[in-house]
Amino acid sequence: MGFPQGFLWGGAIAANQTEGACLEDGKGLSCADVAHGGKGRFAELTNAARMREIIANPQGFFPSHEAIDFYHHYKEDIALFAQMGFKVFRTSIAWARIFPNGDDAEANEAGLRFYDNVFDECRKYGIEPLVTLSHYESPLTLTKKYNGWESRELIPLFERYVRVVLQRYKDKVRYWLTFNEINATLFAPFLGAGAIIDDPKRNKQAVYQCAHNQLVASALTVKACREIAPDAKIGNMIAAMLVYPYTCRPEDVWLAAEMERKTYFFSDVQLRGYYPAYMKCFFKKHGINLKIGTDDERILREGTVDFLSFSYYMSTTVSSSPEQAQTAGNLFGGVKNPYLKSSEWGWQIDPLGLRILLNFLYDRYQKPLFIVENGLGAKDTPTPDGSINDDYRIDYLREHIKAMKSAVEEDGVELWGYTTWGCIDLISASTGEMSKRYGFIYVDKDDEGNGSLTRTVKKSFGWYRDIIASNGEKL
Ligand code: BGP
Repeated sequence: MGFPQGFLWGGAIAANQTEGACLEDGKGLSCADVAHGGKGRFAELTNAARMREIIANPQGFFPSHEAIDFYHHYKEDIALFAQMGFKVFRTSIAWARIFPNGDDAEANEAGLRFYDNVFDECRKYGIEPLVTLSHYESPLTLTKKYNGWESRELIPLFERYVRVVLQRYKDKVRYWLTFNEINATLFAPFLGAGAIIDDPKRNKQAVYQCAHNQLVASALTVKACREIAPDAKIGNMIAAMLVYPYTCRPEDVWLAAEMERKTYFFSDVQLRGYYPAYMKCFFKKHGINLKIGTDDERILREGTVDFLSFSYYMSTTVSSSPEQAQTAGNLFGGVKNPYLKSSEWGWQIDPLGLRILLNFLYDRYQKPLFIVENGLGAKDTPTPDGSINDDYRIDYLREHIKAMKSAVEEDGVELWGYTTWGCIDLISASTGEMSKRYGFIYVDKDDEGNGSLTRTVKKSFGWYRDIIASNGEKL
């Protein structure tokens, strides 16, 4: 009973939200490096005209440029993760640290050495690195030259990058993920795919072309991994959407099913190896004519992943009636669910939803699952003595771990691990804020970039250490 022995407990971050050292040691700019801080960030990132302006004249505060300076603090930070007893640590490799422009003739040795150091440091403590190959950080040059993933040119460039890093780290990394939240490309094509697309909601041709090119690149990555590191495991990563109909009105139920397909078509392709029939109908209905290479179908068929990983923060509720009050969410919002509480950012908290989702995914694919993001973004206020009593975060995580435990113990779901998002405070992907904190470790820095970068453990730090030590029993 309980979690299996060897269950991979840990935490997750991404390069662009933590490393800083934006142009250090030869790194090039990535898409994330032209994303401003502030609540208007997501709207700006999805406004094509505005993004063209910013790229032509990058001015203002870009929080990724320093972030939490993990680049220079990684030893201290990994030592703290080790104190919590992490079995696994998820981070990403910034493509632009390895190939600063994405299409350079040679890989950047200094960038490669940095990740050698990070993975060696993890191994020193017996922590398995879990590495995302693309986490919202494609090289900006590729946006300027090709409009990012809208072009097939990126497929061989990505494959080359992936082959370099697989070769380099094959003895240090045993768990890999292809594209972070690959379904984000539909909602935020600049962040997800480095593509500037006018009116992405209408321009379905362009966003689905980006998605297709990434799916092919993901499958090629799986094939490269099997060839170069045959003992490693490689998974996909989706922002999992659990979509409830607001009422039992069939129109609401159907709308929820249609919304879910926007996510699960990605995992259908990545786990089954072909486009589901409903997507082919969707393409036809909307006049979408994808440029598909002659080998693409074979590549997709041969490049199915070993396991499915996903982020889960909240459930979403949809209504076919336009009068329902709206709420915010990860990638897309929905209507307010009257049975759920919300985070300070309007994300609706739903631990039982995690159990429902784990069952849904396991039934659908019958493949091992890995929760690689889950957590509560909240404002933390240090008390006068400097301690941070984040009971709200503990409550959120406890309830989600309980739900996860029920799915494993009572429903028989095969779950490999759990990495909480932002195990150390980092900059938010959707808002660029530091004040939307997820960590067990507080980083002294504010939304304007001021602060000493000092690390302080929060109350949740000791709580999570006990969870890991008891393999999820001491809840
Ligand atoms: C996911 C991303 C992460 C992360 C997280 C929390 O969508 O994969 O990069 O940031 O959401 O979102 P936010 O930072 O907007 O609170």
